[in-house]
Amino acid sequence: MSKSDSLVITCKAVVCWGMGEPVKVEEIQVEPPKSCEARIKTLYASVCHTDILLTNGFPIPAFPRVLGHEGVGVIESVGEEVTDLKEGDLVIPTFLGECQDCENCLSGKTNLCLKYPVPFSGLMPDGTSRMTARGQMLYHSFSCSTWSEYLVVDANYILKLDPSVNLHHASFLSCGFSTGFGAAWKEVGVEKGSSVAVLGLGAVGLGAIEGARMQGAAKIIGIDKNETKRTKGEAFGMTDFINPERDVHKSISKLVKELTGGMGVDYCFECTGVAPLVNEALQATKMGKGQTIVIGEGNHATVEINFLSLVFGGNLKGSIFGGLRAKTDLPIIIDKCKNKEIQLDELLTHEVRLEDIDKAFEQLKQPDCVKVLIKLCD
Ligand code: CXF
Ligand code: ZN
Repeated sequence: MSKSDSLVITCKAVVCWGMGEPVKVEEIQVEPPKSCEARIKTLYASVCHTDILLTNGFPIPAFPRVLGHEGVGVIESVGEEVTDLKEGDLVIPTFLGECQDCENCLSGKTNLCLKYPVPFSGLMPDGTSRMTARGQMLYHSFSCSTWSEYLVVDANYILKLDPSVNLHHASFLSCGFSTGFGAAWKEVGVEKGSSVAVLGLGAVGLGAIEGARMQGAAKIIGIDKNETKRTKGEAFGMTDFINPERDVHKSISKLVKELTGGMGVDYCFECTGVAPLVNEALQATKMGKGQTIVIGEGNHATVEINFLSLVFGGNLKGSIFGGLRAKTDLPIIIDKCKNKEIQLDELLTHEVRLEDIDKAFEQLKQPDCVKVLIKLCD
């Protein structure tokens, strides 16, 4: 890294140059923050399935793009209008803000702030980028780009952390795990004694299991075609496990019903992002009152669902970040993690340095992989 007179920082970052192309570690230039922005030095980042989707053009094809939206770092510098952050503060960038004043924030019904929305364009709120490589403008990943040694983020999308937090855990809490946890806790508020099924036991699914356990669910069924996820699920509170590949002649919804006296579950969390599984999740819930929560993202434009399941009172709901409000709810989860009410050590299965990001993409294919941590500090 070198600092030039203009305060532009040259550093390393992971860039995807085009749709479906392999990522490359590049030297990039990161501009100083504008008045309401901060520049963050990344300490740790992590891989979320959405990063893979981004290389394939989700949510819109915007290339070249610096990847990464999970991470933790320290403030390197702030713009002149930023008063609540200073150099050296430990922070996580959040991909959605919370103004606490717009119609949505005041509604208490959604975390989709209207003033600080998820920047799907991959640009800063003023419509520009703070990064270039080889003279070419680079898109951000939502509000941030954590697979870079430095990134510039609008201060409204930054959460200050207590420095005693475990840095690996902080990175994991910035997206995947919190999404699942929030869905069970905030989005639907799983009730004590209820039954829950979770499709896909990656970090999002394990978060949903942990959230359901914390809410007092009596039965938590984890579903994954990968047998090694059985022990992971149990570590977070899963009570039953279904490996659908062991019974290929039965649908997932049938297998769930067999475990619930033919009734189905009160809540089913779809965390795989595989389109046909949304319908399976819906059919696995109790007639008339079951709730299906879609939190796994896929690149599919549409999902096909059974008409009768809806007519018979099925409830289908989706959310971003598990319905968590970035400023109000996320700190509560981080505190639970600090107090060891939530144990995240089991999530970490692989670690790479930023320059070895290729290995991370390989590690993701391994059956035991849950979270790949990217180390950017010494
Ligand atoms: C994504 C979903 C789209 C908005 C940004 C975050 N979720 C998780 O990776
Ligand atoms: Zn994510």
